[in-house]
Order: sequence, then structure tokens, then C-alpha cells
Amino acid sequence: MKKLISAFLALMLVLACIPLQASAEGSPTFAVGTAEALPGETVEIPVMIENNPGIIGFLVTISFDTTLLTLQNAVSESLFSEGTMTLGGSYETATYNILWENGTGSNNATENGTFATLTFLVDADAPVGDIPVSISYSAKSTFDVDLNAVTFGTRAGAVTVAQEEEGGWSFTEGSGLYTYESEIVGTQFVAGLDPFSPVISDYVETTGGWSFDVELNDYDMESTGAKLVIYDADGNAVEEYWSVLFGDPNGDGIVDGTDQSILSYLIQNTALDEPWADFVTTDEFPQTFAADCNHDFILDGTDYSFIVYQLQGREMIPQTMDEE
Ligand SMILES: [Ca+2]
Ligand SMILES: [Ca+2]
Repeated sequence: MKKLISAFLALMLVLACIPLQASAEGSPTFAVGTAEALPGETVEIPVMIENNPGIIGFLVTISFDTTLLTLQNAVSESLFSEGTMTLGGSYETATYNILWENGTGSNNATENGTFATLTFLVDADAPVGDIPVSISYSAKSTFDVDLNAVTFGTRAGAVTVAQEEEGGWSFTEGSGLYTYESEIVGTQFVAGLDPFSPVISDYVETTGGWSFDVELNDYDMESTGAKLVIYDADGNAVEEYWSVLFGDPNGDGIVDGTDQSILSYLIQNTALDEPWADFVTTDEFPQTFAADCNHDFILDGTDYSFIVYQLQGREMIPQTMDEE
């Protein structure tokens, strides 16, 4: 009876070991990696061999949905020190074969790692989520140096299609930059530029394929009168902002006597009260707005004295509206 029990325990031990041997971890596996991409992007996916027990040849087949993925390239990663890898088949079919063999070799190859890399183009309309890239292998074409078939498991990978970031634009944080919407419909301003370097493009950030352009002013500068144009991901102009450097109505980026002269002219000839649209055209508006150094929407001697103070080094003209 004791002998029987021992045999039974031994059998139990053997059985207990079987699940470990059969688990994915540690067993020979052909696998495809997973990588993330946006719709319309290209992405590289590795094809790998893991826990290689020793072989001199294999044939694997990659399968994927050709309506969502287009195979653009497949390259050997020369993982194996010997043998020949043949990347086969048309890129346009739903399956792609990779054959490696070292038929003249006298030893099994035991390398592990990535033996090929596939480049896929993700369809522009692909839905968010995983697009499987599966892998299978040919049992009769996967063998060791003694020409015995070697059993592998497989693990599919995927191209994970990510959510496209919502496009947009903003001014860099901490710059003190902000926008002012004028009384004139469609005329908006950007103020708060660095008076020593009034470069509007330093302050703009776009995301999600949006972009921007700055149309320079008459002095080829980004100071007063330059126009910031924001484009959405499709290249449509969606916003226009005039650049304003307070105290620099002519837009040459310097506050000096010329600006004082312009301000004097405006005070004598045009500048009264809001709405500004009554006495200036849209194109002139940034200049007039920039001359209003104390931001009270009236051009008068106070604005003139602000310029004088800055020229005398006594006080800088406030560049943001909340510094009045
Ligand atoms: Ca100036
Ligand atoms: Ca004023």
C-alpha cells in the first residue's frame, strides 16, 4: 500500500509540473509586439522569437486587416548570426510570410529577440482601439538540426489606435499675454509682449496639428501691426489677432520720439472716445490702440506722459491691460 501511495504522489508531482511547462511564460513563442499610433500615422511593430529551444528553420505568417493597416515595409533585424531570412509576399495582401533557415548549419540557433520589424500605415479613418496583428507558424517548416518539428506557441500583437488630440492653440503660460476683443467685429488683439523683444511668435503654442503664422508689419517686425493667424489641423485660418506693443504705434519695436509724434497727431486729429471704429479703419486700429498707453480707451496727454516716463527711464509702459 505504501508503494502505491508513493507512486500516486510522484504522479501528482508530475501533473503539478505540467501547467508550468505549458504556460506561456517560458515556452517557445513567436510573438508580435504592440505599438501606439494616431490615425494616418505610420508605426513600427517588432516580430519576435522567445524562449527559443533551438531551431535551424521556421516559417511564420503575419495577418492583419488590410482595410485598417497597410504594410509599408518589412525588414530583417539580423537577430540570427547564421542563416538566411526571406521576407516574402506582397505588402498588399492580408498575410505576410517570414522564413528563416540555416539548412547547412550543424548547430541549432538559440537566439531570442526581434528578428523582423514591420512598418504599418494606419488608415486615416481607423477607429480608436486595437487593430490585431496576429502571427501563426508552419509546424512542418519549423524544425531543429535533427529535422524534428519544434512546437511553438504564438502571441498576437496590435496597433493601438490612439485618440487624436483635440487641436487648439494658446499663449504660453506665465507670459502675461492675453487677448483683447475690440468693438470692431473680427478685430482682436494680442498685448503683453516683452517690450525689449516684441516677438509674438515666442508666446504662441499650438497642438493637435494646428499651426500659426505671423504676417510681419511694415517694419518687418512682430510688434504693433503684425498679424497672428491661427490655422486649424486642416489648414483653415480660424483666428486673426493684431499684435500690440503699447507705446509703439508705428510698430518698429522701439518706443521713441517718432511714437510721440504719432500720438500727438492722433490726439489732434482723431483720438476722442470709444468706439474707436468711428475714427480709424481696421488696419489703423492696432496703431491707435498701441498709442493708448494707459489703456483707458482715450488718447490724450496722459498717454504722452507715459511715453515720456519710459524714455526718461522712470517707468515702463504697462503692456498688459490689468497693469493700469
Ligand atoms: Ca516705435
Ligand atoms: Ca489713454
